[in-house]
Order: sequence, then C-alpha cells, then structure tokens
Amino acid sequence: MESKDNNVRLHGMWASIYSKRVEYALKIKGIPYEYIEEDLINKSQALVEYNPVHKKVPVLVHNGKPLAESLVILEYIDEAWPTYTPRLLPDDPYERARVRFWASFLTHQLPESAKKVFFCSGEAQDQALQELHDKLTMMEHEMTEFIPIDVNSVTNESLGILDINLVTIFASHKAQEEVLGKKILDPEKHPLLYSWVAALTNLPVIKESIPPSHDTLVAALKKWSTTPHDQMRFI
Ligand SMILES: N[C@@H](CCC(=O)N[C@@H](CS)C(=O)NCC(=O)O)C(=O)O
Repeated sequence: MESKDNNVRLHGMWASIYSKRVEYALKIKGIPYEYIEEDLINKSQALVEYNPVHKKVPVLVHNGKPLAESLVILEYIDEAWPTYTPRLLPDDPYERARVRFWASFLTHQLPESAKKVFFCSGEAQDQALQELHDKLTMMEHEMTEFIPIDVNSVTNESLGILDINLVTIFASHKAQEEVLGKKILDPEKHPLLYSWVAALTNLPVIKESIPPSHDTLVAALKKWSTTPHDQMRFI
C-alpha cells in the first residue's frame, strides 16, 4: 500500500450528490478513507475551517491537507493515486479536456435544472421539467462518444469521471419520480441515458452506497420539496 493512502478523510452528507461523487471515486479505486457525516444546519468547525470560501461538503482531507469542490477533488484523487485503477480521466489531452467539459456540465448545469423541478409547482414545475428533458435530449445527441454502446461493458474498471457524475444525479431518480408523480429519466425519451444509468446503478460499488432505502429517500424528498428554496442547501 502506498504511503499516500494514509489518512484520507471525507466530510460529506448522505444525500449530497457532490459528496457521493467523492465516495464513489475512493471506493472505485479502493482507497481507504474515514467518512465524517456533516449536519449542514449545524456545520462542524472543521468543515468551516477546511472550506472557508463555500463552507460546503464535500471536503477531502489528505494527510491533513484539505480540498473542496467535487470536480477538483475527483481530479486530485486521480492524480495523487496514479497507480490506482481505473483512471478517472483519459491520458490524451484533447480527450481529457472533452471529458472535463462534460464533467463541468454535469456539475454546474444539470443538477441546477434537476433541483428546479423540485422547488416549484404547477406550471413552473412543468416548465422546469421540460427544460431538464431538453438538456437530456441534447446530451443524448452530443455525448454519444461517451455513452456506452453495450451496457454490458460497464464494469468497475470502465468507470470514469462522467459515469460518476451522471450516476450521482440519477441514481435516485425512481424515488424522485415517486415524489413528483412525473418521469425524470424517461426510457422512451432518453433510452441511451436511461440504460447507461441503469447499468451504472447495477454495479455493486454503486449499489452499496446509494442513499439508505427507497422509503427513507422518498420521505426525505417529500420533506425537502416543501422547504422554501432559499433554505434548501442540501441536495
Ligand atoms: N460545486 C460544489 C457544490 C457542493 C454543494 O452544493 N454542497 C452542498 C450539499 S449538496 C452543501 O454543502 N450545502 C451547504 C450550504 O450551502 O450551506 C461541488 O461540486 O462540490
């Protein structure tokens, strides 16, 4: 075991798609770590000190040195443990840049659209859902080089940063759909994305760290969907 393995701590929150990303990356690569669950209403002093700019999870602390922002952390993990497979980003600079482009889209744009669907109702919600579906349609067309043609080829060793970012957004789509009473990831509208997400959520490494149970998640989502948007900082 490399000495770099020493002392990896992750400050996260169980329902945060961003801290799940870091959890998945560490598990996929087999890097041992200690997990610290944060209460985002009453943040630990450590979290505030480690991430004074945003005061958000995830924070990865490697041998006492903190890092914030999920994308930054995922790239760091790939570079700091270069012999651990799978590599999360391609070696070729152009391919790497393309993957970073979509990873950024899946970090900054898509979750915002998905969140919007939850925090409005009536006509505004239908409009938000339409916007989300339009983005998914665009992704099906534009991301074809990254979407696996054969879902059986999706294994632990094939996983990269895009798989991780996508599955964290949609791993719980069934619970979200139950709460909304509407389809988020529709197999008829987005068959490629749907089967990609299904293949990813079937992998043991992903399955074992999907948030608690379907019912717990449904209960939490119901509560959060009635919380005023400006107080809602958790998902
Ligand atoms: N861009 C950040 C987003 C992190 C984020 O939004 N974290 C939320 C939980 S999902 C949080 O810690 N919220 C606490 C707050 O806003 O006070 C990343 O990619 O890590």
